[in-house]
Amino acid sequence: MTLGFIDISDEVSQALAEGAGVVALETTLVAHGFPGQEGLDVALESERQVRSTGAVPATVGVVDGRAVVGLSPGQLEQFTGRSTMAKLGPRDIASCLASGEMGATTVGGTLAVCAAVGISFMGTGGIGGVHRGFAETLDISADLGQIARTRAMVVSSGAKSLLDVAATAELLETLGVPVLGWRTRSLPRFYTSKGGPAVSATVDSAEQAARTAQLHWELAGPAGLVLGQAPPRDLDIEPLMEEAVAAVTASGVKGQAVTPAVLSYLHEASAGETVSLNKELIAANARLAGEVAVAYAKLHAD
Ligand code: PSU
Ligand code: MN
Repeated sequence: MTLGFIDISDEVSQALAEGAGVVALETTLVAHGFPGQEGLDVALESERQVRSTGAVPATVGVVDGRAVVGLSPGQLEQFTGRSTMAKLGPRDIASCLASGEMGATTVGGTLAVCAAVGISFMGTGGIGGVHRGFAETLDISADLGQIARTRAMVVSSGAKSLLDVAATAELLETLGVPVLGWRTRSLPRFYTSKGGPAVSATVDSAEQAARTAQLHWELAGPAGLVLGQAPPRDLDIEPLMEEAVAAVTASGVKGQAVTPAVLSYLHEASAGETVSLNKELIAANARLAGEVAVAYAKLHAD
């Protein structure tokens, strides 16, 4: 289906028309989050996990100036390991469409497209947030503002621990975003379930998560929620994380380039350990997003 500047795959448009569960997935982690081929493996595995729940995956990216919802495997390959490709936050999409180029959407960028087509669930690794040292740089991910104004639930392993996770949770509260813990009372910190700030509420089932989202949307309209799931295992890399953030800052990297630079520093310095866990947690979040999307579709079918 074609909607102005957006191409929606047949599978996704059919699912949307039927009110079936649909889960959006982003492409920034495919292009910038993983070395080489691994981004493609993660993307395809996430799609498989979503399908295993009965929901339909809708991976989003901009191809030749068109926003595509439901990229084909061939299109996904074009995003794989392309660290020089444009990284599209919410404010970057229109320029990319106008220039006819390709671009990988972040969580915020993906949500902006979700808002345009009516997708209410998304799975990712970790949301962007308030960076360490924000008082100096004011570097705060556009993910947060977009989550606040999009009628969608984002399932993640909390906020990436390269950030100031406590400050991120504070800002989410300020923005009125419910931060739900999946069977946990604290917001996971990406590579670890430990040491995070308190969540605003805990949910124990997909039905409860879906019902909470439904009520929040009835109450607040176009406003998002975060559902934080602990990573499948814990990796305590705090000293390495401090080293990575310091090295990237010292090298003069700024703005959108910070997150991918820190992730790739960690991937190398941990001899791939962070890569494996990063892959596992993204797949697990895609699956949970699928389960909640299906539970939400059932609420509506009743
Ligand atoms: N989660 C991952 N890997 C990533 C990201 C999230 O496991 O690469 C990306 C997401 O696209 C997120 C972005 O939206 O990092 C945040 O970037 P920034 O801090 O520049 O807003
Ligand atoms: Mn930033």
